[in-house]
Amino acid sequence: MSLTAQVISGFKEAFGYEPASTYHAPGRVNLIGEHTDYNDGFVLPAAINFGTVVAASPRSDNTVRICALNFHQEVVEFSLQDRLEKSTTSTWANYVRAVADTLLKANFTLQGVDICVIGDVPYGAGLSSSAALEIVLIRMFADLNQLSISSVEAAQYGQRAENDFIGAQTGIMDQLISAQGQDNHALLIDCRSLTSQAVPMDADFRIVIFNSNVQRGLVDSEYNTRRRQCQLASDLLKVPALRDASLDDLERARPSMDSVIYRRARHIISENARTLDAATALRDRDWQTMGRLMHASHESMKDDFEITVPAIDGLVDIIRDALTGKPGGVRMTGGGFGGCVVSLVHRDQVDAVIARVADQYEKRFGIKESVYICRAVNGAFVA
Ligand code: GAF
Repeated sequence: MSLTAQVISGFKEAFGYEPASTYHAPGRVNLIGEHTDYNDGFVLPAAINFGTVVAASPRSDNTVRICALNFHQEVVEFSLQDRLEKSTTSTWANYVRAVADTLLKANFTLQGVDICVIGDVPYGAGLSSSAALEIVLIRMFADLNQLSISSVEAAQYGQRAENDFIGAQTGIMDQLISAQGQDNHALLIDCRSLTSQAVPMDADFRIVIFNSNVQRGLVDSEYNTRRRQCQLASDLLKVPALRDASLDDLERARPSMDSVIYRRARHIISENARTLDAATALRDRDWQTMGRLMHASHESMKDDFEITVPAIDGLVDIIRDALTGKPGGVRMTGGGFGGCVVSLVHRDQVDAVIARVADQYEKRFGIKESVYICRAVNGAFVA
C-alpha cells in the first residue's frame, strides 16, 4: 500500500471520517556542500523519493488533533489558543506545535485541523525527516487556511520552527530542498540569496544511499559548536560570513588563529569552492571530477571539520574501493556524527557496490547497513 493510501486509512481509523486532502514533502540527500548553509554558502542537495505524507481535514474550532502512524497511531491534541510550548512526551508532536506557533507568530490566522502523519524517511539518519515534516505541515496549513506562502518563505518558516521552537540551530538547506526540489535534478542553492539553479542528474547514474546505522550522538551540541567556531573564524577574518573569505585570506590570518578554528574555516571555504565545481561537473557529466570532489569533501569533513565517525569513514572506504577505476563518487552526507553516506554510481555498478558493502561493512564494524536507491523528486511547493 502506498504511503498516501496508508495515511488515508489511518486518518479514518483515528478520527472516524474521510480526510479532506493529502499533502507530501520529501526528505533530502546532500550531494556536496556540508555545513556551508549557515555560512551563507553553497549546497547541492536533491529531494528524494522518501518523504512524509499528511492527510488532513479542517475543523470549525481551534483544536489540532494529530495522529502519527509511525508512533503507534498515538493521538495528540492541543489548542491553537493556548501558549504553545515544547512537550517532553510525544516529542514528535513538537514539530506540529513548532510550525503552528511559527505561523501564528507571523500573524497568520489558523483554524483547527485533524491530521494524520506517516513517513518513510529513515528517522535520525541525516536525510531530513524533520524538515520534511515541517514543510508538509506548512504546505497543509497554507492550503487549508488560504495563506499565500512561497517556497522560500515556507523554508524560512520551517527553519524558524526548528531554530526557535525545537531549539536546533540548523541552516536552511533541508527546508529549502524539501520545498523546492525538482524531478531528476539536484539544486545548486546559494544560501545567502536563497536562489537556486537546477542541475540535471545523469540518467545513467543512481543515487545510492547507505545508512551506517550508527546512532548519531552529540549531534546538537557538536552542531552548535561548529556554528560558533565558524562565527569566530569569520569574526577573526573580518568578513560577514565565511562565504566571503578566500583560502589566501585564511592563510594570511593563520598565524593569529587557533589551529582548530583554522581547520573549521578551511573546510567551509574549500567546501564552497568544491560545491560550485561539483555543480559544473554534474552538469557536464564529468564523473572523474565529480568523484574527486566528493572524495575531497569527505576528507575535509573527516580531518578539518571532524564530523565523521570511524564506521562512516570505513563505509566510505569500502565504497570508494568498489568504485576504483569506475565513474562515480562517495562521501558522508548531512550533519554528521553517524547517519548516511551518499554515492553516485553508474547503474551497471549498483549491484556490485551494494554487494561489496554487504560483504565487508558488518564484518568490520559489527553493524548492518541499510541501502536506499533514490531518485530526485519534486519538492512540496512544486506544482
Ligand atoms: C543539518 C542541518 F539541518 C542543515 O542546515 C545543514 O547545516 C546540514 O546539517 C549540514 O550540511 O542537516
